[in-house]
Amino acid sequence: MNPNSLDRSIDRASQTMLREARSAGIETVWDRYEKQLPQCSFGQLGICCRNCNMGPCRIDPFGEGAEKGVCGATADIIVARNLLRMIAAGAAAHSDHARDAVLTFKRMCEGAAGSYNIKDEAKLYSLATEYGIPTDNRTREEVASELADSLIAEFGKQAGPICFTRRAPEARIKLWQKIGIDPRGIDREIVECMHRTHIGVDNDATHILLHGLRTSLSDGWGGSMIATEVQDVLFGTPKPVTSSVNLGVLSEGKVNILIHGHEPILSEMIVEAAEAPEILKLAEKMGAKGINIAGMCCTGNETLMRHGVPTAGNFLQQELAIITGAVEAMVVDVQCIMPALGQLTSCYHTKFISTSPKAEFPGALRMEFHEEEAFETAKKIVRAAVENFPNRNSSKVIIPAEKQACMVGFSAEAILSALGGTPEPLLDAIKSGAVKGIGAVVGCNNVKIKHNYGHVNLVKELIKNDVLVVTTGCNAIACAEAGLLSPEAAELAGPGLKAVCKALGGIPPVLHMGSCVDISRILVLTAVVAKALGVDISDLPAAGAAPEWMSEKAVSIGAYVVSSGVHTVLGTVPPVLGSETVTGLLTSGLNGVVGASFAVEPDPFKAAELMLSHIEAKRKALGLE
Ligand code: BF8
Repeated sequence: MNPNSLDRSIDRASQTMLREARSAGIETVWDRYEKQLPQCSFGQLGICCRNCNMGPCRIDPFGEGAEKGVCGATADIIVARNLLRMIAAGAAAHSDHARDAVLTFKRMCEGAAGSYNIKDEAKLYSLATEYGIPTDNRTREEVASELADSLIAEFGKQAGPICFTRRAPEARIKLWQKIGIDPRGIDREIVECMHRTHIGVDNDATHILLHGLRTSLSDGWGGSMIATEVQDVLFGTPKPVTSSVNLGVLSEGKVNILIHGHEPILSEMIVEAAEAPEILKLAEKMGAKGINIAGMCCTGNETLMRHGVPTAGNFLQQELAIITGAVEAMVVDVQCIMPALGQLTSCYHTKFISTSPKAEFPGALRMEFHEEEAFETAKKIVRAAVENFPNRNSSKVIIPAEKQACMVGFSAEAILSALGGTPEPLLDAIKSGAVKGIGAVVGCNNVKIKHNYGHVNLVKELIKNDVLVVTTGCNAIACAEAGLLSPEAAELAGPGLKAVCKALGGIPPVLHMGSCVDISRILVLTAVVAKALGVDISDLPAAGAAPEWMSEKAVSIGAYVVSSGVHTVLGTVPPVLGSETVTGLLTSGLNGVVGASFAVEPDPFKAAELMLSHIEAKRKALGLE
């Protein structure tokens, strides 16, 4: 096969680097994917089980061979158990991220993490009020410390409720309670997933899936929401800010440091350390014109929306950034970091620096990061990158020209403030039909879909049809690269949405709400809109999509978005087709349970049609034709 860079990505910067990779004989994720083809169809259908050592077992999808595993598990049981384990892993990833953020917050309160501070005092007090923590005649530190304890307690609760779930409309909470999926405690739900999927425990597909929904809710309205809120207290709640994205943000003359992963606990310190006068002096001594920090994936989203730090790309661009030959250090923490980076960076001068006690990578230089000496460690990391600048081989450097301006940082608070402090103008626009509805488009890249093709085309179709889009994660970066996060993109919107964007002072038709844990911001926004309209979230003219999803986190996200009442279209097929029962439940049965379900549609134009007709149907039901 002669791979064509145009088949792999719609993004021109990425195409340039893919051509460079091919001519240099460098392997990328696309090459490894092609070597995997054809992929195992038992795995694709979800009908292999490795949960005990009588197996591995697999079910014959054609009904000619084994119909059951050694223990008697059917395809329905195996598919449901495998899906539940994916949800558990995704919920665990988001929630463990949240745990680290809260523990840092607690250590800060105790004076043991001196590099951190409270940046959003108003949010601290509003969260304290939400938790019923007294604030009168108490110091800010006392309030913060009690709030930290209350947040930490959410992980180990046995009987619930998780406080932030009460932000949902009352009808939604009652529904969760009625069907037994109101989450009790974050860790409890995840542990129970692992218990239920052990051999010989939960063996009914519907029963297993309901626990999957409960676990996912402990992520969306629990772990992810806690991560978002605590990070806002520590680092500030995002407000609109302009910046730029794509591989062209790398600098020819400066030390380039890429921060990649998910936890702003690390990246915030790196951004600060790069401004330290002694480090800037060192950079000058090394012959550099300064230090250029650029983000990648969700860490990129975090620093982009809080500080306007440019972002170099999304998930499928992490290797391409290294191939520019211009990166002095790739600094990583957790999640979505390809283990392939070790071997790749060894072909260049790039230092691949791993920092999390939880995540080691082959070929990485380990510089473990602990909040007690956060700033000092960040300075050491930045210094290592600066000292690596003279090792750059300028004849090997290829930085694509593409660098797209964007406006980001639309937290729920920022959106409400753009609306004048109340959701009413948005409701009026929805009622009048100027804005037909809200599309939440999120999620990863996946080599099974041409890079950014699903994201960009789906979002363009939605805004063209007057659907206001909110975005997070790698979709947000794809949209930014395509120019959809700039106020000028309103020209691509339908007449109603275009007029609304202009009336609000020139906002983009696609609003960047942050990283993947920040999908919790989308939940908050939908709850605010539903409450203002006096309806449940499932009644809203809103739909979700993950056009290029691939991670287990995305499975948990999909489950909690649907459990919250938002119909969701997936662009890649989850490994469930081996069970008609599970597939039927996910694509239609859930409608009767939580008032929303999944659809699968890889073609972004058809996916947009599905979302638009769902939004139309909801408008009609609300009498908004
Ligand atoms: O949490 S969208 S590829 S970077 S999993 Fe990963 Fe997917 Fe990107 Fe952020 Ni989210």
